[in-house]
Amino acid sequence: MRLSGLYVITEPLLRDPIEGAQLALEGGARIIQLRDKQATTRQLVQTGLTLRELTRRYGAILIVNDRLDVAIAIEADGVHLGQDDMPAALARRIVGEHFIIGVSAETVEEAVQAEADGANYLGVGPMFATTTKPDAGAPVGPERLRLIKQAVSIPVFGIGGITQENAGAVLAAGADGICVISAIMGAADPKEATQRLVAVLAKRGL
Ligand code: TZP
Ligand code: MG
Repeated sequence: MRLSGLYVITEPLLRDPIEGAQLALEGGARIIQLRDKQATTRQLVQTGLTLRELTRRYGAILIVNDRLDVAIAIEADGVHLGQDDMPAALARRIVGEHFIIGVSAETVEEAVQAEADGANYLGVGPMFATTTKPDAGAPVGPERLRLIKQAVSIPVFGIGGITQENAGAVLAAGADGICVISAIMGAADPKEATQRLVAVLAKRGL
């Protein structure tokens, strides 16, 4: 299955991950990422197992951020690795072919390397200013995504500061999908916010 569309990431500081994921799935999200920078390993596994059940019920993909061990333990579909996490090539050696590995890339060089290392998709950003990830670099903008998209053949997701208003610009640059946290986890009505973003993507067949 080609990875595309709306990719929703949990953030416990904004909303309970299980409640947030449930609402996003009801709204039509097809990919959920468990991301919790504060949780203990035990908590991460517990939340992950519940999210595994939930995503299976909706036929959605479950990705775990940072932690390959947790991703394997809860039988997630994949793991998302940043530039400071386990190198994608090593992760690929551990998991074999049938496991999704996503990699964060800010530059064309990182993107090309990630593809060579066996990544299945890229998260490129931050597209726009974001307060959700305080250590994120300066916004790289949709034009960087366009350059990256031209340089690789794996799906590319834009991430960082994406809203219903600016999602179109990211898609116009060639993104296969968008990743959001606050646009959904911080929304008063996450289900409705998801439906609106799904509609923006659907207009482009994503
Ligand atoms: N990686 C790059 S920007 C970002 C991550 C995890 C935060 C995205 O959150 P938001 O609220 O959608 O800007
Ligand atoms: Mg990481």
